[in-house]
Amino acid sequence: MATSSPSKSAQPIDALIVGAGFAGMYMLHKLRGLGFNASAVEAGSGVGGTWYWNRYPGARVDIQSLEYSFGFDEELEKDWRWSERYAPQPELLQYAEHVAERFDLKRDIRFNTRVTAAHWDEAAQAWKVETDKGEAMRCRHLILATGCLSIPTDVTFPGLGTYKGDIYRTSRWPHEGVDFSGKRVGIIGTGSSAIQSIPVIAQQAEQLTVFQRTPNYSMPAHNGPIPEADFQAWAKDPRAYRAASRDTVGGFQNEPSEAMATATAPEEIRAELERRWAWGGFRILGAFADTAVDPEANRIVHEFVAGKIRQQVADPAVAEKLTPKDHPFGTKRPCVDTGYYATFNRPNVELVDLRAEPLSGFTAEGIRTSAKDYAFDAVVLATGFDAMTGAIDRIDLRGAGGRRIKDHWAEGPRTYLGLMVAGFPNLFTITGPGSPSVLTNMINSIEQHVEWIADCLVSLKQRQQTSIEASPEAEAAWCRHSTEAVTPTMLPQANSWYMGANVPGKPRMFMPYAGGLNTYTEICRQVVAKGYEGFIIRQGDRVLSESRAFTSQPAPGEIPENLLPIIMGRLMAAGLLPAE
Ligand code: NA7
Repeated sequence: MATSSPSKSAQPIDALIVGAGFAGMYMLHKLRGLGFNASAVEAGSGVGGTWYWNRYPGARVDIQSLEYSFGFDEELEKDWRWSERYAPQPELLQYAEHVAERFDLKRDIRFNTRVTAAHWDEAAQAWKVETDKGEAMRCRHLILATGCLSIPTDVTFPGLGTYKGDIYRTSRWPHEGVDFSGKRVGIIGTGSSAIQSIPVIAQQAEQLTVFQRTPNYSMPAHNGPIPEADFQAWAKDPRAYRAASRDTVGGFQNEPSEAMATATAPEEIRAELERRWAWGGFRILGAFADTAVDPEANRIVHEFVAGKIRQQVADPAVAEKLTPKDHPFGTKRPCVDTGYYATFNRPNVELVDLRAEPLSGFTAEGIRTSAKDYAFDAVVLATGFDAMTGAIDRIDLRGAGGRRIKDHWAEGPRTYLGLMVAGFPNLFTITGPGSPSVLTNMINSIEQHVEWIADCLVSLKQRQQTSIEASPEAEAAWCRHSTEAVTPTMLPQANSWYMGANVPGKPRMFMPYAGGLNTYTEICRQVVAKGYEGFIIRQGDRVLSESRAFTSQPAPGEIPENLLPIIMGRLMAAGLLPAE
C-alpha cells in the first residue's frame, strides 16, 4: 500500500464505486442525489461496462430493450426510443453515454484507472484503496460494480505467440472496428459472443471457419422494429410495466406457464413451443413449469429445438454437430441469435468439431487440430469470461484483520444475499455472486441492488453508524439457502460458467442465486424490515446492533404436485432434507 498520497490526510469520501457500467452509473447518480460524497473509478476510457468492451460485430442485448433499460427516472424513460426489439451494442453504448450526460456523471468518474488494492482500516473505519495509476484513496464504503462478465478467461494455446496473423478477442474488440473483407478468418468458441458475431463476420469474410468444442442452444431473436402492440403495452403505463418485469423470476416478462410438459398432449406441446419460437428470444423458457426440473420435460423441449436446428441447417451432419448433447436445455444461458444456424448453409462457412479433431495449438499460419492445419489471416477468440468473481479476485482485497477475499472464497464465493461478505465491513457488491444477477435481466437486478445499498447507507448515516457487515452465521445460512434453491433444478448439471467450470482450477459452485428475482427482492425487503437481520452494525469498535441469524425466507410458492417427488428426492440426495 502506498503511504505518500497527498489525499491520505483528507477525510475519506462516503463511497467509492468501482466500475462505470450501468450498475456503477446508477449507484453514483443515486448516492449523489442523496447527498453522499461519492465517486467512481473505471478501467475503460468511457462509461457502459459490457457495452463499452464488447464491440464485436453483431453484439446486442438478449433481453428486449423495452425491459433492458433504466426505470428509475420517468423522464429518461420517456425521452429514449429504442430502434429495435434487441438493441445493438452501438445503441446501448449511446444510451450509456446519454445517461452519463443527462445526470452529469462523468465529473465524478476517474477513467482509464483500475483499482488494484483495497484494505479495510479498522481504526479509521474506512477502506484504503489503490489504483494502477499509483493513486491512494480512502472511502467509508466500497461498492464493487465490476460486472459479472468483465474479465476474459486467460485462455492460451500452444504456439499462440508464433502465429503471424491478427488475433482479436470479442471482449476487447478494437474501437475502430475490423474489416474482414477478403480475409480467411477462424473463430474459436460457440457461446453467445460467437453466435452473435459469426453471421456478421461470415457476410464479410472470404472464408470463415468455426471451431466448436460444445454446441449451445440458440433461439431466434426475430429482431426488428418494436411491434406497435409491444410498444403500447409499455407506453400506456411504464411504471406498471417495470413493476411487472421486476416481479418475475427472471426480471423480464416471459408468460410463465404452470402447465407440465409431461402432462400435456404432444400436439399441444408442439403448438405452444411453435408459438413461443415464433415470438423469439427467451419466451420459450416459460413454456412449461417442469422444464428446469424434470429430465423428461427437458428432453421434450430439447427435441423441439433439435428439430428447429435440423430445419435451418441444410447438411444433416452439420446440424447434428450443432445440436447440444452434453447439457440439458436452459442449464446454460441460452443464446439469442440472428441467422446463426442458417449461416452454416453458406459456401464460405465451415464448422470444425473439436470433439472429433481436438485443437493442438497455433502455427505461424493458423490453427492445427489433430486432423489438419488451417491457414488464417485473422483469428477471433470468443472464449468467454472468468465470470462473477474474476474482477473481484483481481483486486488485492483485504477485510478485517487483513483477511484476503481470495482466502475467504477459496472454496467458492460466499456472500450474504450476494450483497456483502462476512469480515469485509462496508464492502458491497452489485449483482455479485449469491444474487440472481446473470440468471436475470441485469438492469432490473442492478436497480434493485443499487436501491437496497442506497437505503442501507442512508440508514447508517441517520443513526451515525460507521460500519455494517454480514454475520458469518447469516452468510452460511444464505449459502445453504442458495444451495437449496438450485439443487432441485438441473442447472448444476452443466459445465457452465455459472459453475465456474470454464476456468481451470476455479472451485465448482453454482454462483448466482436461483430462487428468482421476485423471491430474492422480497427476502431483501424482509431483511431490512427486521432491522437488517443477519448484519452486524457498529459505531467504531462498539457493536450497536447484532442480529446474526438469517430467517427471512418467504414460504415457497405452490409447487406442482408431480414435481414434488423430484424436488424432495434431489434435496434428500444432497443431504438438504432428512431422508425419510
Ligand atoms: P461463453 O458462453 O463462455 O463461450 C465461450 C466459448 O468458448 C464456448 O463455446 C467455449 O467452449 C469456448 N472455449 C473456451 N475455451 C476454449 C478452448 N480452450 N478451446 C476451444 N473452445 C474454447 O462466452 P461468451 O462470451 O460467448 O458469452 C458469455 C455470456 O455473455 C453469455 O452467456 C451471455 O450471457 C452473454 P466450451 O463450452 O467451454 O466447450
